[in-house]
Amino acid sequence: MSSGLSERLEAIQREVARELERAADLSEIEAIRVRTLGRKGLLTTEAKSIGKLAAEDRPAAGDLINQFKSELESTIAERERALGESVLARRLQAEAEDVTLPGRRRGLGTRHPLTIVTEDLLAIFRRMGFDVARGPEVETTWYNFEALNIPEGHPAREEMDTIYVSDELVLRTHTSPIQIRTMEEQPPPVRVVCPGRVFRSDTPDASHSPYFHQIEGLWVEEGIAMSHLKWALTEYAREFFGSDVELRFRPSYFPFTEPSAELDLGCLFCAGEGCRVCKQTGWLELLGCGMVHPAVLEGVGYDSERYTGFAWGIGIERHAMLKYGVPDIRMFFENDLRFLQQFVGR
Ligand code: 2NM
Repeated sequence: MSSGLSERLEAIQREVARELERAADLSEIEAIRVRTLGRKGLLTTEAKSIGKLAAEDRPAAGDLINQFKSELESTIAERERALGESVLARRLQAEAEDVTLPGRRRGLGTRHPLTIVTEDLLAIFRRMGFDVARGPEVETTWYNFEALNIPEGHPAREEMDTIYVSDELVLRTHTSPIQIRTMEEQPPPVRVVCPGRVFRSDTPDASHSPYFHQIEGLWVEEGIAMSHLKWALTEYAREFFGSDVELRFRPSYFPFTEPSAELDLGCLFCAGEGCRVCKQTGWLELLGCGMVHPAVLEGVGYDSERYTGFAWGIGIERHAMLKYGVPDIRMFFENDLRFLQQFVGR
């Protein structure tokens, strides 16, 4: 046996063990492997020197080197595995997500006040047996004016009120065209409410917006009289504002109804005493209404000798402003969350 081979091999083994102990990552371990087992490594150098030994000593030296080689290989592989595990463990720790943390709250949206009021009003009229109908926002001048007994030259047709799309098309100034279309499509009886957005060429201020929302209603049937109008509109007003409200019908004028009236609500803010909101009158204007003009009924092919009906028009913004005390119509269209969030749960 060559002198000192096993001592040198043991020294290499101890040195490798120390270096492995200090190795901080897989590339350092790889460097150790190259230094010891690589083509020019310490153990390879020892193996190459076997040829210088006496022939009878070579097999034992070879066996010894191979034994150390395989021990070193498994020591290095074991350290590699252990380091890999701790690297993984550290990464898992660093990147861990605490799945027990509460999630980020995403607030529920709320219904827009105009949606709330529209849905409340439609529900009231549905319970009275009215169907709901909708129609286009761009209308022909015929549906928006002629069919409603508003002839050319009428103040309501002037360009200052109406937004014209072309000579014969307008943005509807009321939802009455839906009622005309409904009557054209079906024979009486007709009981329908028509919600929707309407347009007027107004300069915005606290009580004017170039677009706003209406619900118009229509009941045409044999034997319908002003008393039915008074019953239905009294009923809706009490349901919407409370059964203790004061109401009064006051004569008025519309081209499409005869007779025409307006419904006033006893002021909600001063109980009739007179205040800024009711301009010291004690009354708030709620809606316009009347018995459908015979010319309107004849225009859609109804026999006005046999059928009569009443109609009305409600402003949604006005109802929302009165019910919730909103002082400026523009607040409905600004989408300021501080405003909108006040209607949670209504
Ligand atoms: C109002 C006031 C009074 C009305 C009339 C009709 C129709 F189509 F039957 F002729 N629709 N809407 C009407 C009547 C509307 O709004 C203030």
